[in-house]
Amino acid sequence: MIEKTDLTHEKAVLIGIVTKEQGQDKLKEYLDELEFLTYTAGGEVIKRFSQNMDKPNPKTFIGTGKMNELKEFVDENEVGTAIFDDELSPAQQKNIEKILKCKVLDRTTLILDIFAQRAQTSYARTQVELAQYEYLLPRLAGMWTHLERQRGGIGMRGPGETEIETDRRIVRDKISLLKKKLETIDKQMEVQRGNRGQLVRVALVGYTNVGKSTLMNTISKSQVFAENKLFATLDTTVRKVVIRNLPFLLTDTVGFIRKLPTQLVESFKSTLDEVREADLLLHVVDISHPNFEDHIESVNQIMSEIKSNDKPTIMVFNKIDQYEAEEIEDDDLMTERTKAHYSLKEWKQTWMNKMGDNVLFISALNKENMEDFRRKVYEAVRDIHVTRFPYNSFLYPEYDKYGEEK
Ligand SMILES: Nc1nc2c(ncn2[C@@H]2O[C@H](COP(=O)(O)OP(=O)(O)OP(=O)(O)O)[C@@H](O)[C@H]2O)c(=O)[nH]1
Ligand SMILES: [Mg+2]
Repeated sequence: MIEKTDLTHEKAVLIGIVTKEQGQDKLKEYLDELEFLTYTAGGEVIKRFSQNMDKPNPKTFIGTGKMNELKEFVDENEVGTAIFDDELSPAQQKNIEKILKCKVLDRTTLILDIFAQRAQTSYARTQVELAQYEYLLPRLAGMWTHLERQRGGIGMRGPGETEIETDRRIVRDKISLLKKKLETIDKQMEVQRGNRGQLVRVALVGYTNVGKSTLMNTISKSQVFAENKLFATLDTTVRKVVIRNLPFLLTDTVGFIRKLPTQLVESFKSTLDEVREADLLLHVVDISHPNFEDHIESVNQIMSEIKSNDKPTIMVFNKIDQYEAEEIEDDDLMTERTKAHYSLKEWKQTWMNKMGDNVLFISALNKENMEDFRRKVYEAVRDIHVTRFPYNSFLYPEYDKYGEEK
């Protein structure tokens, strides 16, 4: 297993840029999320730095002046880690480490790190390890310089191409080994999935931390790990659930996030097979999160990446107990009414206009509107079941199991 960056109780600073495409508000939103990621990894954010620029500096990401300011702060406050919101090129990372003399991470490495900490089963660990090596491969040259510095640096010449090449070969070998290992597990899992028979398969999908596992626990009485940190779930859990007389399989799996490292989507392809093979998706949304519409967008994007965007889907807006609309005072004539002021009822109307009837508003934690939830899911599963088994005696008591009228 590749080493994990231990951020436990470590002081961290965050760095992001404001560009034409990414305004001040967007950046704040991204940094809020990056701060949550840092907290999930065990670190503590003590300051944020941002800079307006047309495009990132190719050498150091931010400009020289900002970098000096950052360095001064890092030195004075014994900051252990500087975390950049965007992916750094190998060269940028190397240069910045040289200047700051502390750990330098970007969003991708941070996410990979959390995945490494949270992977429980050998399957999840193998997938994370594969993603880490794929991320590492183009960055090997930079790593060597890093080692060099640890050894003191004085009198050490930079490593020759051959050393880097040897290293690349080792990593490439490791990558193909891990891929083979995953293939073997995939085959076993495929067999397992095949053994599950013909039951209708329903998958919970959604952004991370929206309450998928909580919902799974509420309806299946199983105990799946749920926690107020990002990526509580990395593995896939499948439970048989029965609503009224209708059994089906429910899958809970890894949550998504914006700018999810492509390496991760790639190596989690097998975990995502559960989603790809599902008959019905329950897209769970945390409606109490100010950016929930962006979250929906990101999830939809990943769904189309894994070619699952045209499956029947029910939108499940969760955490209604926590939803608070912004208020406008009666005498306030200046503030323009925006979506932030919508009531739950207005949101419901908006989404019903988009999705028809396939919209639910619930609280998985407080078990609010769970009857609605059960009814809607029952109906959707039944519709799929009926097309698959037109003569199922168990749903249609007037037919026997051969489809003959009794
Ligand atoms: N207020 C409120 N909190 C909820 C509700 N549902 C879940 N939560 C909380 O939200 C947090 C995340 O819940 P999880 O069930 O772990 O979310 P998840 O979608 O499985 O997250 P990942 O596994 O990280 O993708 C936990 O602290 C839950 O207690 C809800 O209906 N209302
Ligand atoms: Mg979960």
